[in-house]
Amino acid sequence: MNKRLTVAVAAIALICLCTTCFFAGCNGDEGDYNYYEVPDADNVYAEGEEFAKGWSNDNNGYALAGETDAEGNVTKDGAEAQRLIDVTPSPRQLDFMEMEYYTFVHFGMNTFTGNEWGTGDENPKKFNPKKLDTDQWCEAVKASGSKGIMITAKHHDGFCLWPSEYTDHDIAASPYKDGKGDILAELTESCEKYGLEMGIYLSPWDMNASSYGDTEAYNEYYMNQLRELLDGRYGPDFDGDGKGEIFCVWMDGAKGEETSKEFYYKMEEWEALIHELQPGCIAANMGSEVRWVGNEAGVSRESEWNVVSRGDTANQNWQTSEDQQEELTSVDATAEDLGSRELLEKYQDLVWYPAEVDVSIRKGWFYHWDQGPKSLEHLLQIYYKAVGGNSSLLLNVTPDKKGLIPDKDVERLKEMGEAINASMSEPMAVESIRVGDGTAMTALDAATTANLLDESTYDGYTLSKENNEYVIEIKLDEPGQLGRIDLREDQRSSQRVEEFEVWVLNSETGKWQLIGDSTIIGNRRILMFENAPTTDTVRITIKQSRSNPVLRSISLYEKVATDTQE
Ligand SMILES: [Ca+2]
Ligand SMILES: [Ca+2]
Repeated sequence: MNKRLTVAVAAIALICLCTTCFFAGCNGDEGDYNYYEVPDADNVYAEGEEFAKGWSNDNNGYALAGETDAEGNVTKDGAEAQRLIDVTPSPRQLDFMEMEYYTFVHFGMNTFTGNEWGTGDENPKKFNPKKLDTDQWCEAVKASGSKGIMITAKHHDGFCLWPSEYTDHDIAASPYKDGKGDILAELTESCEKYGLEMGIYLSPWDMNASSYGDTEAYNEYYMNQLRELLDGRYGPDFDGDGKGEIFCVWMDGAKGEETSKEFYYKMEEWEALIHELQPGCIAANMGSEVRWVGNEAGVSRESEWNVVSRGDTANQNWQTSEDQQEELTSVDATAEDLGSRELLEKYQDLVWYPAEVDVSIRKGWFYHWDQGPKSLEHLLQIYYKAVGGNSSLLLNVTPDKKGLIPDKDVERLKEMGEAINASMSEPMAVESIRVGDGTAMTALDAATTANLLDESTYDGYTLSKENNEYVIEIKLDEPGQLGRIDLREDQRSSQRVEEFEVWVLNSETGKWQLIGDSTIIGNRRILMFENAPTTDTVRITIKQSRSNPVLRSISLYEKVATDTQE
Protein backbone atom coordinates (compact mmCIF):
# COMPACT_ATOMS: atom_id res chain seq x y z
CA MET A 1 0.00 0.00 0.00
CA ASN A 2 1.53 3.38 -0.92
CA LYS A 3 1.36 6.41 1.32
CA ARG A 4 -1.38 8.20 -0.54
CA LEU A 5 -3.59 5.17 -0.28
CA THR A 6 -2.96 4.89 3.45
CA VAL A 7 -4.05 8.48 3.99
CA ALA A 8 -7.20 7.92 1.98
CA VAL A 9 -8.14 4.86 4.01
CA ALA A 10 -7.59 6.71 7.29
CA ALA A 11 -9.86 9.52 6.13
CA ILE A 12 -12.58 7.04 5.27
CA ALA A 13 -12.33 5.42 8.67
CA LEU A 14 -12.77 8.78 10.37
CA ILE A 15 -15.70 9.88 8.28
CA CYS A 16 -17.46 6.60 8.91
CA LEU A 17 -17.66 7.32 12.62
CA CYS A 18 -20.45 9.81 12.01
CA THR A 19 -23.98 8.59 12.49
CA THR A 20 -25.31 9.25 9.01
CA CYS A 21 -22.79 8.00 6.55
CA PHE A 22 -23.02 8.21 2.80
CA PHE A 23 -19.32 8.37 1.98
CA ALA A 24 -18.17 5.98 -0.74
CA GLY A 25 -15.87 4.14 1.64
CA CYS A 26 -18.62 3.31 4.05
CA ASN A 27 -20.32 -0.04 4.19
CA GLY A 28 -23.58 1.52 5.31
CA ASP A 29 -23.14 0.67 8.97
CA GLU A 30 -24.48 3.12 11.48
CA GLY A 31 -23.30 1.32 14.56
CA ASP A 32 -26.16 0.33 16.80
CA TYR A 33 -28.01 -2.84 15.97
CA ASN A 34 -30.49 -4.28 18.33
CA TYR A 35 -32.74 -7.11 17.34
CA TYR A 36 -33.60 -8.34 20.84
CA GLU A 37 -36.98 -8.25 22.50
CA VAL A 38 -36.98 -6.43 25.82
CA PRO A 39 -38.77 -8.29 28.64
CA ASP A 40 -41.41 -6.11 30.25
CA ALA A 41 -40.83 -6.26 34.03
CA ASP A 42 -44.01 -4.26 34.69
CA ASN A 43 -46.26 -6.41 32.57
CA VAL A 44 -46.79 -9.32 34.94
CA TYR A 45 -49.75 -11.18 36.38
CA ALA A 46 -50.40 -13.93 38.85
CA GLU A 47 -52.21 -17.09 37.81
CA GLY A 48 -55.89 -16.29 37.41
CA GLU A 49 -55.38 -12.60 36.59
CA GLU A 50 -55.03 -13.17 32.82
CA PHE A 51 -58.12 -11.29 31.75
CA ALA A 52 -57.38 -8.32 33.97
CA LYS A 53 -54.15 -8.00 31.98
CA GLY A 54 -56.11 -7.47 28.80
CA TRP A 55 -56.20 -11.03 27.53
CA SER A 56 -59.37 -11.60 25.68
CA ASN A 57 -60.83 -13.70 22.97
CA ASP A 58 -62.45 -10.81 21.11
CA ASN A 59 -59.72 -10.87 18.41
CA ASN A 60 -59.17 -7.14 18.97
CA GLY A 61 -62.67 -6.63 17.62
CA TYR A 62 -61.87 -8.09 14.18
CA ALA A 63 -64.03 -10.71 12.55
CA LEU A 64 -62.86 -14.27 12.08
CA ALA A 65 -63.31 -15.83 8.66
CA GLY A 66 -66.85 -17.12 8.21
CA GLU A 67 -68.17 -15.31 11.29
CA THR A 68 -71.96 -15.31 11.43
CA ASP A 69 -74.55 -12.97 12.92
CA ALA A 70 -77.40 -13.87 15.30
CA GLU A 71 -79.44 -15.27 12.40
CA GLY A 72 -76.58 -17.50 11.31
CA ASN A 73 -75.71 -15.50 8.18
CA VAL A 74 -72.05 -14.87 7.41
CA THR A 75 -71.29 -11.23 8.18
CA LYS A 76 -69.68 -8.91 5.66
CA ASP A 77 -66.48 -8.82 7.71
CA GLY A 78 -66.56 -12.60 8.16
CA ALA A 79 -66.83 -13.01 4.38
CA GLU A 80 -64.00 -10.52 3.85
CA ALA A 81 -61.66 -12.40 6.24
CA GLN A 82 -62.51 -15.60 4.37
CA ARG A 83 -61.61 -13.91 1.06
CA LEU A 84 -58.16 -13.07 2.43
CA ILE A 85 -57.33 -16.54 3.71
CA ASP A 86 -58.59 -18.14 0.49
CA VAL A 87 -55.38 -16.85 -1.17
CA THR A 88 -52.64 -19.48 -0.87
CA PRO A 89 -49.21 -20.14 -2.46
CA SER A 90 -48.61 -22.20 -5.59
CA PRO A 91 -46.62 -25.42 -5.03
CA ARG A 92 -43.63 -23.66 -6.62
CA GLN A 93 -43.91 -20.72 -4.22
CA LEU A 94 -44.31 -23.08 -1.30
CA ASP A 95 -41.05 -24.84 -2.22
CA PHE A 96 -39.28 -21.55 -2.82
CA MET A 97 -40.23 -20.23 0.61
CA GLU A 98 -38.34 -23.13 2.17
CA MET A 99 -35.05 -21.65 0.94
CA GLU A 100 -35.37 -18.50 3.10
CA TYR A 101 -31.79 -17.31 2.63
CA TYR A 102 -29.69 -17.36 -0.54
CA THR A 103 -26.89 -15.31 -2.03
CA PHE A 104 -26.58 -12.80 -4.84
CA VAL A 105 -23.26 -12.66 -6.67
CA HIS A 106 -22.70 -9.42 -8.56
CA PHE A 107 -19.77 -10.09 -10.85
CA GLY A 108 -19.16 -8.95 -14.41
CA MET A 109 -17.82 -6.09 -16.49
CA ASN A 110 -18.52 -3.57 -13.71
CA THR A 111 -16.10 -5.44 -11.45
CA PHE A 112 -13.31 -4.45 -13.84
CA THR A 113 -14.40 -0.86 -14.58
CA GLY A 114 -15.32 0.06 -10.99
CA ASN A 115 -18.87 1.02 -12.01
CA GLU A 116 -22.22 0.04 -10.56
CA TRP A 117 -23.95 0.58 -13.91
CA GLY A 118 -21.93 0.23 -17.09
CA THR A 119 -22.54 1.68 -20.53
CA GLY A 120 -22.69 -1.33 -22.83
CA ASP A 121 -19.74 -0.27 -24.95
CA GLU A 122 -16.99 -1.60 -22.67
CA ASN A 123 -14.28 -3.58 -24.40
CA PRO A 124 -14.78 -7.29 -23.53
CA LYS A 125 -10.98 -7.52 -23.24
CA LYS A 126 -11.28 -5.71 -19.90
CA PHE A 127 -12.90 -8.79 -18.39
CA ASN A 128 -10.07 -11.00 -17.14
CA PRO A 129 -10.29 -12.55 -13.66
CA LYS A 130 -6.98 -14.30 -13.08
CA LYS A 131 -7.85 -16.47 -10.09
CA LEU A 132 -11.57 -17.02 -10.45
CA ASP A 133 -12.67 -19.88 -8.21
CA THR A 134 -16.37 -20.63 -7.90
CA ASP A 135 -15.56 -23.24 -5.24
CA GLN A 136 -14.25 -20.39 -3.08
CA TRP A 137 -17.56 -18.54 -3.56
CA CYS A 138 -19.61 -21.62 -2.70
CA GLU A 139 -17.56 -22.53 0.34
CA ALA A 140 -17.92 -19.00 1.80
CA VAL A 141 -21.59 -18.76 0.98
CA LYS A 142 -22.37 -22.21 2.35
CA ALA A 143 -20.61 -21.36 5.64
CA SER A 144 -23.00 -18.43 6.11
CA GLY A 145 -26.02 -20.75 6.04
CA SER A 146 -27.12 -19.77 2.53
CA LYS A 147 -29.06 -22.28 0.41
CA GLY A 148 -28.18 -21.03 -3.07
CA ILE A 149 -26.36 -18.63 -5.37
CA MET A 150 -27.90 -16.20 -7.85
CA ILE A 151 -25.36 -14.96 -10.39
CA THR A 152 -25.53 -11.83 -12.55
CA ALA A 153 -25.34 -13.78 -15.82
CA LYS A 154 -25.94 -10.47 -17.60
CA HIS A 155 -26.10 -7.02 -16.00
CA HIS A 156 -27.40 -3.82 -17.63
CA ASP A 157 -24.24 -3.47 -19.74
CA GLY A 158 -25.23 -6.62 -21.64
CA PHE A 159 -21.95 -8.49 -21.13
CA CYS A 160 -22.68 -12.22 -20.71
CA LEU A 161 -20.77 -14.51 -18.32
CA TRP A 162 -21.59 -17.47 -20.57
CA PRO A 163 -20.76 -17.85 -24.26
CA SER A 164 -24.04 -16.79 -25.85
CA GLU A 165 -24.86 -17.63 -29.46
CA TYR A 166 -26.87 -14.45 -29.72
CA THR A 167 -24.26 -11.81 -28.97
CA ASP A 168 -20.54 -11.17 -29.38
CA HIS A 169 -20.51 -9.10 -26.19
CA ASP A 170 -19.72 -12.01 -23.93
CA ILE A 171 -17.06 -14.02 -22.18
CA ALA A 172 -15.99 -15.65 -25.47
CA ALA A 173 -14.64 -12.25 -26.57
CA SER A 174 -12.65 -11.82 -23.35
CA PRO A 175 -9.13 -13.02 -22.48
CA TYR A 176 -10.58 -15.22 -19.73
CA LYS A 177 -9.39 -18.76 -20.49
CA ASP A 178 -8.55 -17.51 -24.00
CA GLY A 179 -12.23 -17.01 -24.73
CA LYS A 180 -13.11 -20.58 -23.85
CA GLY A 181 -14.38 -19.88 -20.35
CA ASP A 182 -17.93 -20.27 -19.13
CA ILE A 183 -18.50 -19.01 -15.59
CA LEU A 184 -22.03 -20.39 -15.40
CA ALA A 185 -20.68 -23.88 -16.19
CA GLU A 186 -18.04 -23.48 -13.49
CA LEU A 187 -20.63 -22.30 -10.99
CA THR A 188 -22.91 -25.20 -11.90
CA GLU A 189 -20.19 -27.65 -10.95
CA SER A 190 -19.41 -25.85 -7.69
CA CYS A 191 -23.08 -25.60 -6.67
CA GLU A 192 -23.45 -29.32 -7.23
CA LYS A 193 -20.36 -30.00 -5.16
CA TYR A 194 -21.47 -27.80 -2.24
CA GLY A 195 -25.19 -28.63 -2.39
CA LEU A 196 -26.30 -25.12 -3.31
CA GLU A 197 -29.18 -24.19 -5.62
CA MET A 198 -28.38 -21.92 -8.55
CA GLY A 199 -30.34 -18.91 -9.79
CA ILE A 200 -29.89 -16.51 -12.69
CA TYR A 201 -30.05 -12.74 -12.80
CA LEU A 202 -30.72 -11.79 -16.43
CA SER A 203 -31.08 -8.03 -16.77
CA PRO A 204 -33.98 -7.05 -18.99
CA TRP A 205 -32.21 -3.73 -19.58
CA ASP A 206 -29.44 -4.36 -22.11
CA MET A 207 -27.35 -1.33 -23.09
CA ASN A 208 -25.37 -3.32 -25.62
CA ALA A 209 -28.06 -5.17 -27.59
CA SER A 210 -28.84 -3.34 -30.85
CA SER A 211 -32.40 -4.65 -30.65
CA TYR A 212 -33.01 -2.95 -27.29
CA GLY A 213 -35.89 -0.52 -27.79
CA ASP A 214 -37.63 -2.70 -30.41
CA THR A 215 -40.24 -4.73 -28.55
CA GLU A 216 -40.44 -7.65 -31.00
CA ALA A 217 -36.75 -7.94 -31.81
CA TYR A 218 -35.60 -7.58 -28.22
CA ASN A 219 -38.22 -10.01 -27.03
CA GLU A 220 -36.76 -12.62 -29.37
CA TYR A 221 -33.25 -11.87 -28.13
CA TYR A 222 -34.20 -12.09 -24.44
CA MET A 223 -36.19 -15.29 -24.97
CA ASN A 224 -33.25 -16.85 -26.85
CA GLN A 225 -30.98 -16.06 -23.92
CA LEU A 226 -33.51 -17.51 -21.49
CA ARG A 227 -33.50 -20.72 -23.56
CA GLU A 228 -29.71 -20.94 -23.35
CA LEU A 229 -29.78 -20.45 -19.59
CA LEU A 230 -32.72 -22.71 -18.77
CA ASP A 231 -32.42 -25.64 -21.19
CA GLY A 232 -30.73 -27.80 -18.56
CA ARG A 233 -27.08 -27.12 -19.38
CA TYR A 234 -26.75 -24.93 -16.26
CA GLY A 235 -27.73 -25.50 -12.65
CA PRO A 236 -26.99 -28.43 -10.33
CA ASP A 237 -28.72 -31.69 -11.22
CA PHE A 238 -29.80 -32.84 -7.79
CA ASP A 239 -32.57 -35.12 -9.05
CA GLY A 240 -30.15 -36.90 -11.37
CA ASP A 241 -32.21 -36.70 -14.57
CA GLY A 242 -29.27 -35.32 -16.53
CA LYS A 243 -30.66 -31.76 -16.65
CA GLY A 244 -29.67 -28.91 -14.39
CA GLU A 245 -32.22 -26.99 -12.33
CA ILE A 246 -32.37 -23.21 -11.92
CA PHE A 247 -34.36 -22.15 -8.84
CA CYS A 248 -35.02 -18.55 -9.81
CA VAL A 249 -34.77 -16.06 -12.66
CA TRP A 250 -34.41 -12.57 -11.24
CA MET A 251 -35.56 -9.81 -13.58
CA ASP A 252 -34.48 -6.36 -12.46
CA GLY A 253 -36.87 -3.47 -13.00
CA ALA A 254 -34.25 -1.00 -14.31
CA LYS A 255 -35.05 0.19 -17.83
CA GLY A 256 -33.27 2.45 -20.32
CA GLU A 257 -34.67 5.97 -20.39
CA GLU A 258 -33.87 6.63 -24.03
CA THR A 259 -36.26 4.04 -25.36
CA SER A 260 -39.63 5.03 -26.83
CA LYS A 261 -42.78 4.86 -24.75
CA GLU A 262 -44.07 2.04 -26.94
CA PHE A 263 -41.18 -0.24 -26.01
CA TYR A 264 -42.08 -2.79 -23.38
CA TYR A 265 -40.94 -6.13 -21.97
CA LYS A 266 -43.22 -9.07 -22.76
CA MET A 267 -43.08 -10.22 -19.17
CA GLU A 268 -45.92 -12.73 -19.50
CA GLU A 269 -44.20 -14.51 -22.39
CA TRP A 270 -40.92 -14.54 -20.48
CA GLU A 271 -42.54 -16.05 -17.43
CA ALA A 272 -44.36 -18.66 -19.50
CA LEU A 273 -41.06 -19.67 -21.10
CA ILE A 274 -39.29 -19.82 -17.73
CA HIS A 275 -41.95 -22.17 -16.38
CA GLU A 276 -42.04 -24.26 -19.54
CA LEU A 277 -38.28 -24.87 -19.41
CA GLN A 278 -37.95 -25.02 -15.62
CA PRO A 279 -41.26 -25.86 -13.92
CA GLY A 280 -39.79 -25.32 -10.45
CA CYS A 281 -38.21 -21.96 -11.25
CA ILE A 282 -39.49 -18.77 -9.61
CA ALA A 283 -39.84 -15.53 -11.60
CA ALA A 284 -38.66 -12.83 -9.18
CA ASN A 285 -38.61 -9.07 -8.83
CA MET A 286 -40.32 -7.95 -12.05
CA GLY A 287 -41.70 -11.49 -12.13
CA SER A 288 -45.00 -12.23 -10.48
CA GLU A 289 -44.01 -14.79 -7.85
CA VAL A 290 -41.81 -12.94 -5.37
CA ARG A 291 -42.01 -9.23 -4.67
CA TRP A 292 -39.24 -6.75 -3.97
CA VAL A 293 -39.50 -5.66 -0.33
CA GLY A 294 -39.30 -2.04 -1.45
CA ASN A 295 -35.77 -0.94 -0.52
CA GLU A 296 -32.16 -2.07 -0.91
CA ALA A 297 -31.19 -1.44 2.72
CA GLY A 298 -32.18 -4.86 4.00
CA VAL A 299 -35.20 -3.58 5.89
CA SER A 300 -38.45 -5.50 6.09
CA ARG A 301 -41.73 -4.32 7.58
CA GLU A 302 -42.91 -5.38 11.03
CA SER A 303 -45.97 -6.79 9.23
CA GLU A 304 -44.86 -8.39 5.97
CA TRP A 305 -47.92 -9.90 4.29
CA ASN A 306 -47.90 -12.61 1.63
CA VAL A 307 -51.44 -11.82 0.54
CA VAL A 308 -51.38 -8.45 -1.22
CA SER A 309 -52.90 -6.75 -4.25
CA ARG A 310 -51.22 -7.10 -7.64
CA GLY A 311 -52.05 -3.48 -8.29
CA ASP A 312 -51.90 -3.99 -12.06
CA THR A 313 -54.29 -2.61 -14.64
CA ALA A 314 -56.53 -5.64 -14.33
CA ASN A 315 -57.24 -4.55 -10.80
CA GLN A 316 -60.67 -3.03 -10.49
CA ASN A 317 -61.76 -1.44 -7.36
CA TRP A 318 -65.36 -2.33 -6.81
CA GLN A 319 -67.10 0.43 -5.00
CA THR A 320 -65.32 3.75 -5.16
CA SER A 321 -65.09 6.69 -7.51
CA GLU A 322 -63.10 6.93 -10.73
CA ASP A 323 -60.44 9.05 -9.02
CA GLN A 324 -59.85 6.44 -6.38
CA GLN A 325 -59.89 3.73 -9.00
CA GLU A 326 -56.91 5.34 -10.69
CA GLU A 327 -55.06 5.51 -7.42
CA LEU A 328 -55.79 1.85 -6.75
CA THR A 329 -54.47 0.58 -10.08
CA SER A 330 -50.93 0.99 -8.87
CA VAL A 331 -49.55 -0.36 -5.62
CA ASP A 332 -46.42 1.33 -4.31
CA ALA A 333 -43.90 -1.40 -3.45
CA THR A 334 -42.37 0.91 -0.86
CA ALA A 335 -45.59 1.69 1.03
CA GLU A 336 -45.59 0.68 4.69
CA ASP A 337 -48.94 -1.08 4.51
CA LEU A 338 -49.36 -3.60 1.71
CA GLY A 339 -51.57 -6.13 3.36
CA SER A 340 -53.74 -4.95 6.26
CA ARG A 341 -57.44 -5.77 6.24
CA GLU A 342 -58.24 -2.07 5.91
CA LEU A 343 -56.11 -1.77 2.77
CA LEU A 344 -57.05 -5.04 1.07
CA GLU A 345 -60.80 -4.47 1.29
CA LYS A 346 -60.29 -1.89 -1.48
CA TYR A 347 -58.82 -4.44 -3.88
CA GLN A 348 -60.23 -7.33 -5.86
CA ASP A 349 -57.05 -8.81 -7.32
CA LEU A 350 -55.44 -10.46 -4.34
CA VAL A 351 -52.41 -12.67 -4.93
CA TRP A 352 -49.85 -14.64 -2.95
CA TYR A 353 -46.78 -12.46 -3.39
CA PRO A 354 -44.20 -12.93 -0.62
CA ALA A 355 -41.42 -10.43 0.04
CA GLU A 356 -37.73 -10.78 -0.75
CA VAL A 357 -35.17 -8.57 0.99
CA ASP A 358 -32.21 -7.84 -1.30
CA VAL A 359 -29.19 -6.14 0.21
CA SER A 360 -25.45 -6.10 -0.38
CA ILE A 361 -22.86 -7.14 2.20
CA ARG A 362 -21.04 -3.96 1.15
CA LYS A 363 -22.33 -0.55 0.19
CA GLY A 364 -22.15 -1.30 -3.53
CA TRP A 365 -23.51 -4.25 -5.47
CA PHE A 366 -20.19 -4.73 -7.29
CA TYR A 367 -16.69 -4.86 -5.82
CA HIS A 368 -14.95 -1.56 -5.05
CA TRP A 369 -11.55 -1.56 -3.37
CA ASP A 370 -12.52 1.17 -0.89
CA GLN A 371 -15.53 -0.61 0.62
CA GLY A 372 -15.75 -3.27 3.28
CA PRO A 373 -18.34 -5.71 4.60
CA LYS A 374 -21.12 -4.71 6.97
CA SER A 375 -20.60 -5.49 10.65
CA LEU A 376 -21.69 -8.85 12.00
CA GLU A 377 -24.35 -7.19 14.16
CA HIS A 378 -25.77 -5.40 11.10
CA LEU A 379 -25.92 -8.64 9.09
CA LEU A 380 -27.57 -10.49 11.96
CA GLN A 381 -30.16 -7.78 12.30
CA ILE A 382 -30.90 -8.05 8.58
CA TYR A 383 -31.12 -11.84 8.84
CA TYR A 384 -33.41 -12.00 11.87
CA LYS A 385 -35.68 -9.24 10.58
CA ALA A 386 -35.90 -10.72 7.07
CA VAL A 387 -35.88 -14.51 7.47
CA GLY A 388 -37.41 -14.09 10.93
CA GLY A 389 -39.94 -11.60 9.57
CA ASN A 390 -41.63 -13.64 6.85
CA SER A 391 -39.33 -12.60 3.99
CA SER A 392 -36.68 -14.30 1.90
CA LEU A 393 -33.18 -12.87 2.22
CA LEU A 394 -31.04 -12.33 -0.89
CA LEU A 395 -27.68 -11.17 0.46
CA ASN A 396 -25.22 -9.95 -2.17
CA VAL A 397 -21.48 -10.69 -2.23
CA THR A 398 -18.93 -9.01 -4.45
CA PRO A 399 -16.09 -11.06 -5.95
CA ASP A 400 -13.10 -8.84 -6.79
CA LYS A 401 -11.08 -8.44 -9.99
CA LYS A 402 -9.22 -11.66 -9.27
CA GLY A 403 -12.57 -13.43 -9.20
CA LEU A 404 -12.55 -14.15 -5.47
CA ILE A 405 -14.77 -13.02 -2.60
CA PRO A 406 -12.46 -10.79 -0.50
CA ASP A 407 -11.02 -12.42 2.65
CA LYS A 408 -12.71 -9.97 5.03
CA ASP A 409 -16.08 -10.83 3.55
CA VAL A 410 -15.38 -14.56 3.65
CA GLU A 411 -14.60 -14.20 7.34
CA ARG A 412 -17.75 -12.15 7.98
CA LEU A 413 -19.95 -14.72 6.20
CA LYS A 414 -18.48 -17.45 8.37
CA GLU A 415 -19.11 -15.45 11.54
CA MET A 416 -22.67 -14.85 10.44
CA GLY A 417 -23.32 -18.58 9.87
CA GLU A 418 -21.77 -19.43 13.22
CA ALA A 419 -23.84 -16.85 15.13
CA ILE A 420 -27.10 -18.03 13.54
CA ASN A 421 -26.25 -21.66 14.23
CA ALA A 422 -25.36 -20.82 17.82
CA SER A 423 -28.80 -19.29 18.36
CA MET A 424 -30.29 -22.70 17.46
CA SER A 425 -27.69 -24.90 19.10
CA GLU A 426 -29.65 -25.72 22.25
CA PRO A 427 -33.28 -26.61 21.60
CA MET A 428 -35.25 -26.64 24.85
CA ALA A 429 -36.77 -30.05 25.55
CA VAL A 430 -40.55 -29.89 25.84
CA GLU A 431 -42.52 -31.99 28.30
CA SER A 432 -46.03 -31.16 27.11
CA ILE A 433 -48.18 -28.59 25.29
CA ARG A 434 -51.63 -27.39 26.33
CA VAL A 435 -54.04 -25.16 24.43
CA GLY A 436 -57.09 -23.17 25.52
CA ASP A 437 -58.15 -19.72 26.65
CA GLY A 438 -55.70 -19.46 29.57
CA THR A 439 -58.05 -20.90 32.18
CA ALA A 440 -59.52 -24.04 30.58
CA MET A 441 -56.50 -25.78 29.02
CA THR A 442 -56.33 -29.13 27.20
CA ALA A 443 -53.19 -31.19 26.60
CA LEU A 444 -52.28 -32.08 23.01
CA ASP A 445 -51.73 -35.76 22.22
CA ALA A 446 -48.20 -37.03 21.64
CA ALA A 447 -48.40 -37.17 17.84
CA THR A 448 -49.75 -33.61 17.51
CA THR A 449 -47.15 -32.35 19.98
CA ALA A 450 -44.39 -33.99 17.94
CA ASN A 451 -45.67 -32.42 14.70
CA LEU A 452 -45.93 -29.00 16.29
CA LEU A 453 -42.37 -29.20 17.58
CA ASP A 454 -41.03 -30.38 14.20
CA GLU A 455 -40.40 -27.48 11.87
CA SER A 456 -39.51 -29.73 8.93
CA THR A 457 -43.14 -30.87 8.57
CA TYR A 458 -45.97 -28.58 7.46
CA ASP A 459 -48.42 -30.37 9.75
CA GLY A 460 -48.63 -28.89 13.22
CA TYR A 461 -51.72 -27.81 15.09
CA THR A 462 -54.87 -25.94 14.08
CA LEU A 463 -56.25 -23.94 16.99
CA SER A 464 -59.95 -24.57 17.44
CA LYS A 465 -62.45 -21.72 17.01
CA GLU A 466 -65.16 -23.73 18.72
CA ASN A 467 -63.06 -24.48 21.80
CA ASN A 468 -61.90 -20.90 22.09
CA GLU A 469 -58.22 -21.76 21.77
CA TYR A 470 -55.84 -18.84 21.49
CA VAL A 471 -53.28 -19.63 24.19
CA ILE A 472 -50.56 -22.22 23.62
CA GLU A 473 -48.73 -23.24 26.78
CA ILE A 474 -45.42 -25.08 26.53
CA LYS A 475 -44.11 -26.88 29.59
CA LEU A 476 -40.35 -27.45 29.47
CA ASP A 477 -38.46 -30.45 30.81
CA GLU A 478 -36.21 -28.16 32.80
CA PRO A 479 -36.16 -24.47 33.67
CA GLY A 480 -33.99 -22.35 31.38
CA GLN A 481 -33.50 -18.95 29.82
CA LEU A 482 -35.15 -18.47 26.44
CA GLY A 483 -32.79 -17.09 23.76
CA ARG A 484 -34.77 -17.55 20.58
CA ILE A 485 -38.31 -18.47 19.68
CA ASP A 486 -39.21 -19.55 16.17
CA LEU A 487 -42.84 -19.64 15.07
CA ARG A 488 -44.15 -20.82 11.72
CA GLU A 489 -47.61 -20.93 10.19
CA ASP A 490 -48.61 -23.66 7.76
CA GLN A 491 -48.70 -21.50 4.64
CA ARG A 492 -50.88 -24.03 2.83
CA SER A 493 -53.69 -22.46 4.88
CA SER A 494 -52.60 -18.93 3.92
CA GLN A 495 -51.31 -16.36 6.40
CA ARG A 496 -53.59 -15.73 9.36
CA VAL A 497 -51.95 -14.48 12.56
CA GLU A 498 -52.04 -10.68 12.95
CA GLU A 499 -50.76 -10.19 16.50
CA PHE A 500 -49.26 -12.36 19.24
CA GLU A 501 -47.42 -12.18 22.56
CA VAL A 502 -44.90 -14.38 24.37
CA TRP A 503 -45.17 -14.78 28.14
CA VAL A 504 -43.07 -16.86 30.52
CA LEU A 505 -43.76 -18.04 34.05
CA ASN A 506 -40.91 -16.37 35.94
CA SER A 507 -39.32 -19.10 38.10
CA GLU A 508 -38.16 -16.55 40.65
CA THR A 509 -41.32 -14.48 41.13
CA GLY A 510 -43.88 -17.16 40.27
CA LYS A 511 -45.66 -14.63 38.04
CA TRP A 512 -46.25 -14.55 34.32
CA GLN A 513 -44.15 -11.92 32.57
CA LEU A 514 -44.45 -10.53 29.04
CA ILE A 515 -41.11 -11.01 27.25
CA GLY A 516 -41.94 -10.19 23.64
CA ASP A 517 -44.65 -9.43 21.13
CA SER A 518 -45.09 -8.92 17.43
CA THR A 519 -47.64 -8.84 14.64
CA ILE A 520 -47.59 -11.37 11.81
CA ILE A 521 -45.95 -14.82 11.75
CA GLY A 522 -46.25 -16.21 8.19
CA ASN A 523 -43.49 -18.49 6.96
CA ARG A 524 -41.30 -17.75 9.98
CA ARG A 525 -41.10 -15.31 12.85
CA ILE A 526 -37.98 -15.27 15.00
CA LEU A 527 -37.85 -13.34 18.25
CA MET A 528 -34.48 -13.04 19.99
CA PHE A 529 -34.25 -12.55 23.76
CA GLU A 530 -31.32 -11.22 25.73
CA ASN A 531 -32.50 -11.04 29.33
CA ALA A 532 -35.50 -13.33 29.55
CA PRO A 533 -36.17 -14.58 33.08
CA THR A 534 -35.59 -18.25 33.88
CA THR A 535 -38.74 -20.27 33.29
CA ASP A 536 -40.15 -23.73 32.81
CA THR A 537 -43.40 -22.64 31.13
CA VAL A 538 -43.90 -20.46 28.05
CA ARG A 539 -47.20 -19.11 26.75
CA ILE A 540 -47.84 -17.85 23.23
CA THR A 541 -51.08 -15.93 23.03
CA ILE A 542 -52.65 -15.16 19.67
CA LYS A 543 -54.32 -11.80 20.13
CA GLN A 544 -55.60 -11.33 16.61
CA SER A 545 -55.96 -13.55 13.57
CA ARG A 546 -57.88 -13.71 10.27
CA SER A 547 -59.22 -17.07 11.28
CA ASN A 548 -58.13 -19.75 13.70
CA PRO A 549 -54.35 -20.09 13.29
CA VAL A 550 -52.89 -23.11 11.55
CA LEU A 551 -49.45 -23.53 13.07
CA ARG A 552 -46.63 -25.46 11.45
CA SER A 553 -44.14 -25.33 14.28
CA ILE A 554 -42.97 -23.79 17.52
CA SER A 555 -39.26 -24.03 18.37
CA LEU A 556 -37.70 -22.78 21.59
CA TYR A 557 -33.95 -22.37 22.04
CA GLU A 558 -32.01 -21.75 25.17
CA LYS A 559 -29.88 -18.66 25.50
CA VAL A 560 -26.25 -19.43 24.66
CA ALA A 561 -23.18 -17.33 25.25
CA THR A 562 -21.69 -16.21 21.95
CA ASP A 563 -19.12 -13.64 21.00
CA THR A 564 -21.79 -11.31 19.70
CA GLN A 565 -23.86 -11.17 22.85
CA GLU A 566 -22.06 -9.39 25.67
CA1 LIG B 1 -32.21 -32.39 -12.94
CA1 LIG C 1 -44.54 -29.27 11.96
